[in-house]
Amino acid sequence: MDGIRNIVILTGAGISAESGLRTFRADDGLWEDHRVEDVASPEGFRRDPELVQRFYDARRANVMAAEPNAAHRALGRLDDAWDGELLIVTQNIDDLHERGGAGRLLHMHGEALSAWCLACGARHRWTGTLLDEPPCPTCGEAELRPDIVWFGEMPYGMDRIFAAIACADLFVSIGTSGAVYPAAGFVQQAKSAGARTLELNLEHSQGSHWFDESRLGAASALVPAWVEEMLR
Ligand code: BJW
Repeated sequence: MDGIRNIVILTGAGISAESGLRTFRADDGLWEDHRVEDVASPEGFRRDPELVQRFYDARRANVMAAEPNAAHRALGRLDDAWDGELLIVTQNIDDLHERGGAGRLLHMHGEALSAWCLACGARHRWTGTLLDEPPCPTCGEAELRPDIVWFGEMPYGMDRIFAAIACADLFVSIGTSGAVYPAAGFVQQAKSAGARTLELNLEHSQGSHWFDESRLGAASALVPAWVEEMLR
């Protein structure tokens, strides 16, 4: 792809599916066992903190047991080799991009392996349970919640994301259904800014018509092939 220097890549649950982490909206997806509003909203957490802590304790354990796949590793290789600007914006809370070698990365929906203290605001890397209400290592209060962006909350890093999209020559969306905003709107913003837009997904996403090109298939095949093209 000639003339491309600045790249923004948006990833979703589909990129981690082949690492054994369930997506959200598939028939056997994460929401199948729960009502979304019960486990992914601040109101749900206030209503039943034990249910929410149990849900994210299980997700945290699954993340730690998973390994990056060929798609994560290909993006790590691109990040390492690409001289221009590059930002990988992930909606995923797993750390498979990091373990796949990506450094220019932003977790817009938070991180499974982080806990956020509602008493003092500190964030701590967390690999164990939050169900037994452990004290915050900074202030000692038992007010830790998963460091996750739930519905109705402001995603992280929006200024940095919008700035990167405004300068992007290429916007690539990988493994996301396009069902959740503001991420679902990035393709339109990228197009308005003059970027070329490419979708890599198992099936067409909800906003598929906004993309200049859609390649359909598994991320573990499509992403390495696309990265090869970019580095040729
Ligand atoms: C493969 C594959 C393979 C499978 N290879 N592909 C009405 C209109 C517009 C907006 C709203 C509205 N009402 C409310 C809103 C706002 C709301 C929203 O969008 N709601 C929608 C339901 C409409 N959004 C919010 O509240 C957000 N905050 C917000 O808007 O703040 C205000 C604001 C204002 C202005 C600027 C900025 C902000 C917060 C959203 C928080 C989302 N949180 C969650 C849960 C927490 C994280 C976690 O627990 O993990 O994030 S919801 C859930 O969905 C999770 C995901 O990150 C997110 C996106 O899902 P994703 O990744 O797309 O997964 P799936 O399962 O949907 O799709 C997987 C895809 O992969 C599929 O397409 C498959 O085909 C594909 N696939 N295997 C390639 N092997």
